[in-house]
Amino acid sequence: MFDLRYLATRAFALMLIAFAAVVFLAACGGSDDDSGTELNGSGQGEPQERNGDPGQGDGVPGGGQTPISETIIDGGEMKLTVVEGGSCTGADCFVEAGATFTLGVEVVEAPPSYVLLQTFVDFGVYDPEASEDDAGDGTCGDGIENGPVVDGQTDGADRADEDCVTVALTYVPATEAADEFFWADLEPATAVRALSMGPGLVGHGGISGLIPPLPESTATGIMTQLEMSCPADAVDVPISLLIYRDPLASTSGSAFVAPDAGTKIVPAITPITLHCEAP
Ligand SMILES: [Ca+2]
Ligand SMILES: [Ca+2]
Ligand SMILES: [Ca+2]
Repeated sequence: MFDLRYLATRAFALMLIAFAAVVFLAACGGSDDDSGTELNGSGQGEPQERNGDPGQGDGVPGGGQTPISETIIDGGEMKLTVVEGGSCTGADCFVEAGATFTLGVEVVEAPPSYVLLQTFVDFGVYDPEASEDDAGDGTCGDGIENGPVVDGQTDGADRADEDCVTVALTYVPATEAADEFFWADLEPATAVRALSMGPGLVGHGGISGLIPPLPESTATGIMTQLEMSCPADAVDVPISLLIYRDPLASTSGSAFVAPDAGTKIVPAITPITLHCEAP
């Protein structure tokens, strides 16, 4: 499969891996360590031990370079919130139907030190029982592309195809990724944004500097802000933060990266329900 989501994932992952290669090789001279952990398939589950696969199948740019050892640990906490135009009480947020608002991703608790930050928001409602590309009920959940492949490209499979996802909220992307990414220690030139991984999916990432050793951050607060609006009619919309190695977000998922570049720190997250309420 070779679709937009794949390409976006790839671009994001390559950014991370390229960065990791620079820092890791500079710091460690390319030594390696086979141990690591991998998240299970649910995206919300407990980490599981996994051994002997430091590359994790993502490949290394340029082939033949030393694979980067990856260790995935839990740490820190991120949450979704409404920064402007509404309010939140626990996991419930409230905005008037038809109104604009700013959705925020807040780092509530940071790990002891990090040099890369990624956030990944999912505000689409996926229906695996729907019909993808008029192929029949359930083809949104059959694991394959049901439409034509033209020049190696498709309109996305399953969750990445707009046929399979309801997006009730309107997101208006800012011109530049850095305009939506407010990490205090961000090097703005490194800010990247993934907009084409699928309907209702948007990821942000960046690192704290251009040349190792990178500045170490302990920053907390609102990191990502998305300008959005509710539809004219009342609706409840679940919104999630997808974490690193989530099946959908893959290596673009929400995470911190420690100064060693190989340690991915996956935050605790809590989904919210955004209530677009009749005035
Ligand atoms: Ca389609
Ligand atoms: Ca399908
Ligand atoms: Ca399709």
